[in-house]
Amino acid sequence: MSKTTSDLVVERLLGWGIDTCFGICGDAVNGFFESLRTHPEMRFVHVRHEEYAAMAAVGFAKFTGRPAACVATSGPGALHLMNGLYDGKIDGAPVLAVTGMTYHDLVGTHFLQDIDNDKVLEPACVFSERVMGPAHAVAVTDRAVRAALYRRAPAHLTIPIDTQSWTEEQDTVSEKNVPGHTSAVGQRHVQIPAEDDIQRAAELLNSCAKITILAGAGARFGAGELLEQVAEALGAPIAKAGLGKDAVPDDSPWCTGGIGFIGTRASQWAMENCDGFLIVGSSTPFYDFWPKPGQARAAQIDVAGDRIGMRYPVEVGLCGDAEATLARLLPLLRVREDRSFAERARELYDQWWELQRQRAADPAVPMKPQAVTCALSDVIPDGTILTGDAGTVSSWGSRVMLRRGMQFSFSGTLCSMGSALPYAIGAQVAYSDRPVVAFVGDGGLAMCMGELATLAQHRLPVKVIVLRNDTLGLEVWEQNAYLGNPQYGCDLSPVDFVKVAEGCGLAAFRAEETGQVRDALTRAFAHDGPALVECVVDPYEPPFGETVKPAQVGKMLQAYERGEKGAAPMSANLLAPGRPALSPGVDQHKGDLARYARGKG
Ligand SMILES: Cc1ncc(C[n+]2csc(CCOP(=O)(O)OP(=O)(O)O)c2C)c(N)n1
Ligand SMILES: [Mg+2]
Repeated sequence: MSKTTSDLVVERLLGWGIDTCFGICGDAVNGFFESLRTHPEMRFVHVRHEEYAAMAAVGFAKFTGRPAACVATSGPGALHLMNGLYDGKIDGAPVLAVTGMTYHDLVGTHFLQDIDNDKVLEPACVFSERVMGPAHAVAVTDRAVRAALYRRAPAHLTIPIDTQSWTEEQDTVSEKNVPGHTSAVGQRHVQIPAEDDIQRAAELLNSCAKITILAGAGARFGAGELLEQVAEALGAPIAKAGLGKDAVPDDSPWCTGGIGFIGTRASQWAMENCDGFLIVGSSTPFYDFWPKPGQARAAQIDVAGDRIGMRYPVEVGLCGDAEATLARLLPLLRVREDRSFAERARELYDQWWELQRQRAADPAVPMKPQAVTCALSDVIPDGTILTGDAGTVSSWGSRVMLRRGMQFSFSGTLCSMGSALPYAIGAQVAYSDRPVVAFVGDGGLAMCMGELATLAQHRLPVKVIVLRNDTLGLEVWEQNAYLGNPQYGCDLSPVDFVKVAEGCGLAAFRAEETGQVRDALTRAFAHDGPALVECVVDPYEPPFGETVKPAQVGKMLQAYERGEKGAAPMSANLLAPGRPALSPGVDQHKGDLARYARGKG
């Protein structure tokens, strides 16, 4: 039987190894759905909102390194994809988006859902084209997939509804089009920097006494163990950007945890005190936590040459893949005897963990978020894929101890709320045999609550852990610490997530006290299917207590003076035993905070 445009696109995607598609049907894309129906090798995952179809595909790509597809109808469906596609573009995840358009001969006539999808999605993608019929389908699909793969970003094809079902006989091949002129042959793409640049980077690092390494998203997938060997040779602590959390495990002897607001005191100290700086695959926006320009001699490894020197005035740029570059750099490094710099950083790292454990043990109700992260660190199974969300939950999620073999990601640079659950869907679809945990806030989960039903529908045994603090918690701290304003517009009326989850077909548990968390988590992990654990936590435990800058505590005091309703509990929590010693920002304002902690308003 003659093939349709949609058949040709689906078969070409399968030819490229793209065998999973997340999405929602619609009148402008139903011709494509007929090809999905007749090609069961393409696994179709029906989600509840197109934004999360795109984000599930981003999650799939971030954890597997290979692309999935997402599909949406014209107009509202295509527009819903936008946020997820931008997330993929900004964080470097290959995705193949397919949308429907209105009839080929009604485009631009104010017809139903007549949106120029190709133009609208163009800025979110590295490739965005209309498919004009069967004669066009294969070559343009090949271009789209190559663009997504080799520029590590979403590519988009939009097909008019009637064109989707046109058969090869119904199309005419133009005079200049040579049928079969493209191929679906992928190639490994390993980028290696120039030899003399590697030599210069080694000389630079060999000349420094106290080196700090920063690992970002580019240090994932195979570069981590080499990075630990480089750290060992240099006696250098490894700090991690949010997207580099799984580059090396949190319990690696060289790791000092995250940097930035969601980071550790240890990483901050290592940044403030180094004279050499090696950046591996990171362009995190939190570079105000890096060494000051001029403080350290620096080298940077990045596959994207245009990212080198973007955040720090590096002397040597190594434009290449982290794994291949580190393998060439390592033998040129002078092995150090002196380990004192890394040892001091590790002491601080241990103290920081100790503070987390002390906060976790606080019997107050509502419990501290650390009660959840510490219990989760204890019970989380080997090989887990953990997904994080935007909010104070980014900070708490980064405090889950990731062991070797586990993976983590979140919407790092777009920082979109509601990303953890669709990322977890993408991860669980990719790896049916691995535990997957979505770590979410109550605001973020409220955005994507429909995707709980997706878990039930596809029997995806994801464990959703929601920190319920009845507030858009991060914004409270940001309105205070950045602007000196009392919180406004942050309260959330309580949602009973246990009932919502049960209503969607999940098992659900609630923990309201420190002593209940471990049991609730254990029961969720033991459940053979999707489960949710609602943890009711203190909104006023500081998510950046150890990294907050003195000037920011000053702004917070201004907000307290102007009537911030959480002033007393926030101050008391900032002054928790052990915290001022680890936080110059808090230490500097101890006296004023103590007055607010006693209830001065
Ligand atoms: C889609 C989107 N809207 C708004 C924001 C701004 N924002 C960042 S964090 C946050 C609050 C998140 O609240 P919640 O999910 O409850 O987590 P919490 O901070 O309470 O831990 C908001 C509104 C965002 N990052 N993404
Ligand atoms: Mg919240």
